[in-house]
Amino acid sequence: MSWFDRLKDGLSKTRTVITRDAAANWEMDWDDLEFALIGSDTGAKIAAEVVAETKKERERGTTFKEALETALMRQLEPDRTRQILRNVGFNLDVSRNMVAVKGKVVMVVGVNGVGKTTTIAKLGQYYQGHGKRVMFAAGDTFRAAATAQLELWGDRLNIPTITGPDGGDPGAVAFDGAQSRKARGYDLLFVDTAGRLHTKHNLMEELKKVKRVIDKADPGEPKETWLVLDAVTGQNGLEQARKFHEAVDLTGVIVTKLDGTAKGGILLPIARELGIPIKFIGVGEKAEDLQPYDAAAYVKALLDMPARQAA
Ligand SMILES: Nc1nc2c(ncn2[C@@H]2O[C@H](COP(=O)(O)OP(=O)(O)O)[C@@H](O)[C@H]2O)c(=O)[nH]1
Ligand SMILES: [Mg+2]
Repeated sequence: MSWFDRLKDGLSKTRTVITRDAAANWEMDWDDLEFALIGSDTGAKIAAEVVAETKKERERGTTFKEALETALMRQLEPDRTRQILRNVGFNLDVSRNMVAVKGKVVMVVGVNGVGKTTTIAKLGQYYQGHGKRVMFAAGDTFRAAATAQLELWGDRLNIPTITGPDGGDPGAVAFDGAQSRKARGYDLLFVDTAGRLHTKHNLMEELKKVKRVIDKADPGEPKETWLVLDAVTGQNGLEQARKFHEAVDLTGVIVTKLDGTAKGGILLPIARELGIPIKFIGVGEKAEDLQPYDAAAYVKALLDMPARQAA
């Protein structure tokens, strides 16, 4: 199954919510569309904007679906919209273009159970598949078995995994990991962290400390901090993102579990309101279910439109 087909499958719950009141040609009342968009967790303001844009496009004589596509793209990626719609030099096979990482160390953060550890495993496989030498650091020393979980992935993927004792200092593991990456000349280190609520001040302070420690272990290199958001949390994810961003300066967001929810519209406010690039999206538990995010692919998959390839 191609990534685009996986994405289409993964977004089916969201699509069902959006098209509940649509005719076969997707035509629907403006109120129904607005209500449906809100139901997919775009937020009221963005839903109203999308409806207004869709109306405007519709008046130009485009089909309902194409009008909606344009309106959604304007939210997700205003700069690229014109190019996408003309399909100029546009390639939906996102897997061919590797997602660039500026840093050599990527700390992965987020609340409990959002998919941090499995996402790190998938990222490891992804970057390894693109020729990068990858290491892991098992910085979740809090939850029993979290280290073993990452180590198991590391073994399977042949990715060296730096570990520390359960209940030990996560900063120490991150420090060892960053030093070890540097000494061994690996391209990328992913640092796992314990899940924490964005409202718990002391845990957010601990995260800041882990980040400082990584800087100290490898001062010359730029670092990144990626937040994993579970799509199922919908609008609440925005608040998580804001709080984590305040604490540790996020450089990327990964949205997981789009397959488990009708709240796939959450990507719109994430793109519009956070100003942090979405790097990957996940639509399942398998490694192939996490892929680079591409706004055009997301919209086409959501609206069940064919993925036209660039000439
Ligand atoms: N359906 C689905 N499940 C996912 C996705 N990403 C992660 N998971 C599952 O979410 C659960 C929690 O993942 P884990 O990595 O342990 O979360 P962590 O606590 O943030 O480290 C696991 O069962 C994963 O397989 C996804 O995109 N879709
Ligand atoms: Mg974990």
